[in-house]
Amino acid sequence: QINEAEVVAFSVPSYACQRRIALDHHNTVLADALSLLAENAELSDEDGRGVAFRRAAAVLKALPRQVTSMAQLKGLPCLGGHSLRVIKDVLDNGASDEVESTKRSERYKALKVLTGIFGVGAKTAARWISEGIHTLQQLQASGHTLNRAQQAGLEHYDDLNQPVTKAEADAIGEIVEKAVVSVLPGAQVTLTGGFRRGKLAGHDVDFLITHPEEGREEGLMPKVVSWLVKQGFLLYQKTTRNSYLESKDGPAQPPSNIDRFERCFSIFKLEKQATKQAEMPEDSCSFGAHRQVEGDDTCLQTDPQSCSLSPIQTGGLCRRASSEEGQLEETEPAGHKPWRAVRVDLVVSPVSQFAFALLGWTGSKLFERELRRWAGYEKAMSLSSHALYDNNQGRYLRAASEEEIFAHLGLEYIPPSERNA
Ligand code: DGT
Ligand code: MG
Repeated sequence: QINEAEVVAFSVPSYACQRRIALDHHNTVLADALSLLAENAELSDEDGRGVAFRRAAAVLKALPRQVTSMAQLKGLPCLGGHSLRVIKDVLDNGASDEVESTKRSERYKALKVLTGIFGVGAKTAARWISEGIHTLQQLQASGHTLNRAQQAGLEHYDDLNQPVTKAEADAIGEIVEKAVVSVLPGAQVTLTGGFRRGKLAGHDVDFLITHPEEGREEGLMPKVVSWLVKQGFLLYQKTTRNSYLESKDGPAQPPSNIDRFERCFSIFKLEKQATKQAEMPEDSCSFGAHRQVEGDDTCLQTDPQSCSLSPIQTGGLCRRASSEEGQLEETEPAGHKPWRAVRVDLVVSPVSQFAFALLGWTGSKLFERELRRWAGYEKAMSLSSHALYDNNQGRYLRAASEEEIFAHLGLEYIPPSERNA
């Protein structure tokens, strides 16, 4: 029996960028429940609700111990009525009805399947669902014209929905490094995104490229990309040009949050040989990689070794999506394909903006959002992946390191491994 009066309430600062959040924390079940509702809101194009649940989850991740009673949560920031109901449900019953029914809902499942296609966002998925399209087969039968990204996304669906391991990220890092120094000696490659925060798996691999001499990085991306294309490393790529200096609002105006770096969204062809030494994940057949279609127990996984379904359930075959035939085709099971597709994001930054780009591309997404909110509301500053503008002083604040940016913002420095909000 808990005496509510004796319970010591937890306390955390209001902004996630003021907290140290490691990958491991004490409230995984609660945070996962809220994260699922956040994901569902984001997939439903309700970003406001999504952020509210993400913020609530980030508060729970920051607590020093496991939550065992509602009284401990009294006075904590970012916990709205809805999040508190979910938490109470989990504490009382071991699970939240809302979370469980969301997971089971046809709409959520369809949104997951369709947005699992690279190049398909929440809006496109919602449109397709309104036309009765819930599965990859239905999409292919619908005769919808897919853009180049979506075609590639469908073609490499299984691979791209299988988490990227740290070993694979490192193998790709070596290739990117080789490409970059081949076309511009002295240029530097930094692993960013979730892997820089210490994650062991991710949905893509993010790299930031710069050169210590300002200006030398100009025009670098097309050269890197053509080197990679020539060597056969790219299955897909789309490069967007840097428009920061030439944009209408220009550097004299506080930069918007829209990124204007030279950026390449790509799909790498990674030889399995390259990561052979590395340990492969034990169970890569989690929801996301392992797609159950048409409500049956067929797995869309190409690699049967990573499929937990029995041969009876799969009929001894794993099926692969093929955009060419517009049909699902049956293929042989096996580790037949000596390579796998991996999503890779490349960004080139001038060295003068490198610290801002590094901070901006390391994440987590909520941590970034909270940094910008802190800057704006608490400091009257505008932070982007390019610069920090002080509205009171009417000038840009320079920084050569992430530590300097935190100092400008009046925040305690938080290392990447503790930015897992
Ligand atoms: P994951 O899902 O395992 O890849 O996890 P993350 O944390 O690597 O997430 P990701 O790859 O979507 O993004 C990495 C960070 O890069 C994220 O915290 C925010 C930032 N980011 C992503 N897209 C953009 C963008 O278009 N502009 C800017 N400024 N930042 C972006
Ligand atoms: Mg990433």
